Amino acid sequence: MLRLLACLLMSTALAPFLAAEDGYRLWLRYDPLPETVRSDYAAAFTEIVTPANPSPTVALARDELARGLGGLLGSTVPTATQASRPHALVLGRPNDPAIAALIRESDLRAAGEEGFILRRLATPDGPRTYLVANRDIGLLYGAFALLRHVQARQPLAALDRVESPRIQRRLLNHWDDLDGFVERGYAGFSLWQWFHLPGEIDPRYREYARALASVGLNGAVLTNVNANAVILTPPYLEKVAALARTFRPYGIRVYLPARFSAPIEIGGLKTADPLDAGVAAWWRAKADEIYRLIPDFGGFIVKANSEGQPGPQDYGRTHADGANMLADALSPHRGIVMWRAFVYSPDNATDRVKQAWDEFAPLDGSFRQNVVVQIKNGPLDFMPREPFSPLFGGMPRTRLALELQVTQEYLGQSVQLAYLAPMWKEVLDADTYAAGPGSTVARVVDGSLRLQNLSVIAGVANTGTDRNWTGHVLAQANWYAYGRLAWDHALSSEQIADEWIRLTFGADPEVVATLSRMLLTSRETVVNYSMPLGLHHIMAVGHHYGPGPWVANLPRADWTSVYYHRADEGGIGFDRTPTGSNALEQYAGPWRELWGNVATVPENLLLWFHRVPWDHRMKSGRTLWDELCLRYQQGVDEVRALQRDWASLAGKIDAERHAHVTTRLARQERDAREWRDACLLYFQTFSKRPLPPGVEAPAHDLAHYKSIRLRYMPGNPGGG
Ligand code: GCV
Repeated sequence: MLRLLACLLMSTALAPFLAAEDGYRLWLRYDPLPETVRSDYAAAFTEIVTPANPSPTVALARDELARGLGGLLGSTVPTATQASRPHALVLGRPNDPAIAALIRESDLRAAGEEGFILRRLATPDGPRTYLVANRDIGLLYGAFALLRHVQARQPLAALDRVESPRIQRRLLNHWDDLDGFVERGYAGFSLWQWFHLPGEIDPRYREYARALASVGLNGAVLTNVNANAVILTPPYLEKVAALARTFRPYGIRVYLPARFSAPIEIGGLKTADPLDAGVAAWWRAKADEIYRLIPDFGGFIVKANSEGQPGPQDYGRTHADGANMLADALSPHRGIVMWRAFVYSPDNATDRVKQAWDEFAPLDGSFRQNVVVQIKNGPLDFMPREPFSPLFGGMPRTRLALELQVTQEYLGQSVQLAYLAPMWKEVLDADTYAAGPGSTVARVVDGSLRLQNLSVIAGVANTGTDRNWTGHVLAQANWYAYGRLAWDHALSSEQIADEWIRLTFGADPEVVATLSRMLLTSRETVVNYSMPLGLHHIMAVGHHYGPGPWVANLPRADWTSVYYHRADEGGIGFDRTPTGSNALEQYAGPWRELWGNVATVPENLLLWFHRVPWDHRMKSGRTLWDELCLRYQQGVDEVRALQRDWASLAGKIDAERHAHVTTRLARQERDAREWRDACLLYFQTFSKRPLPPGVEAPAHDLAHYKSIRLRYMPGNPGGG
């Protein structure tokens, strides 16, 4: 008896630790629903039926449903291979005649390769829920969709849909090095334990794959585009193959970066010239070797002749020569090449934002069918706000992929709250006019604009070994939102935020409303206190965290801040109209007109396209200087509003996650003040105007802010 009592006491004492709210469970929590809503769902799902001898993927779908429904409903939902009760949940494929008889041909076509049909149907044996897919992976995606539906407490009557992803290859790009460092990673170290692979499979690999599959992502580039050829050597390929085996049941293929000089570095050749027959043969043999180990290998990503990486231009060849040579090596295996357009040359004095177009647009139509040119959302480099990259409208005969940065290199890393879906929607919805109005970036990328048969989207991952995966618990929303948009870019930022909050923090209306507001305003807040009104690239050098508008005198002008803001006593901003660099010429007519005119350009891009005097009149009637100051102040005020909103949720959110975010928001408020004070004091040396009323006085002088040196920052390849 005593022993029993001791055990009970022990387990009560341990309970809070066992249920630690450290964010590890992401949005896949499956905590019991409140009693009031539970019974309807419990009555609707009495058993989970899958065919006998299921494939590993179908077994995962079944087990996820059992785990999820069991958790949500607070009692075990039995599994079976034959439906024996009313209200069974039946998983199947149309190769089962009983299933085929129930589902329309048109729905199966709409579900396609990876999609699913979820439907409640009346049958002679009572109502049942059917989850049907053409391939097993669709059943896994459908299982997650069904669990989302129940977890978010959506009505059962609404359970009638056919879904399929709009983009075929939905990838996370990891910038992970082989020594565990993650370039621009702010959530710890790389998840891949290369030393222990292939023998030891960290259980976290499966959790990672499960999270990817839960939002419909189906690929991972495992290592950094600043590539190391060692990943292509036999021992490392064995390790990659072990990861690929682990991910395969979750529908995830692995991809690797191809270092262009690999034939020299690990192949013993004298050249990596793409037109050299020996080089092409080396890559063909390498591809054959990879596919022997990893039959569903996805393909290569290449960063060539960019920021010091080797490439075909080293041999006087073009990007197309390089990409096509690799594409030919992969095509017998149906692999693809993702060739990045993030290029700007040290020998080119042209406005950096024009250079990708200059190098790539002339090559339009010369890439093989299994090549996609991968373009960052904006023409510069993942700034808090950029216009969309004009290249999306400039290569009509080439397959183009969109690269987004989920990790927040320039938006506060894992300290600051910045929900990025609104930023990504800006680019997805932008009209290139490439084939007339409606030629959105989303339609270029998903292939629907020109009925292209290969579509790719890439997100630079924000994951790492931190217990909560993404460093900041609320940054999980970006991983989630990226996956959901990759699946369906028509979803709105609001829908995705609402969904993620319900899954991650529950359905309390106050939590949902308050946190939605926080998420949806957060990116604009970061813009306001860091780079408002179209300012860009004025961050600190190297680690890119915090302000550095004074950064000058680096080995390359286009790495400095002064190159971009061009402030002097006459004004501020980069003239990209015909009187300046004319980067505008790369856009379609309607954009040239709108953005080219200082009277019509949206003020959030004013200083991106125009250089204007300090007393330029803004729409508010204020001078540019006053407006700029007030925007910086607004950013600080908005962080304080985030703090108040979050504080109001105390008691409604578990103490552990609440305290974590409270601490990060406090630091964000300090950071926002630092951005404001540093930038305004610096720009004031040119504007020579006072801070307008409403702007708080800086806490320190400019010399103080300039002297701040952050060392050993996470994710900075430059180290200390
Ligand atoms: C992987 C920016 C980042 C680099 C990154 C590069 C790229 O310049 O600061 O860390 O390198 O983009 O996208 O290739």
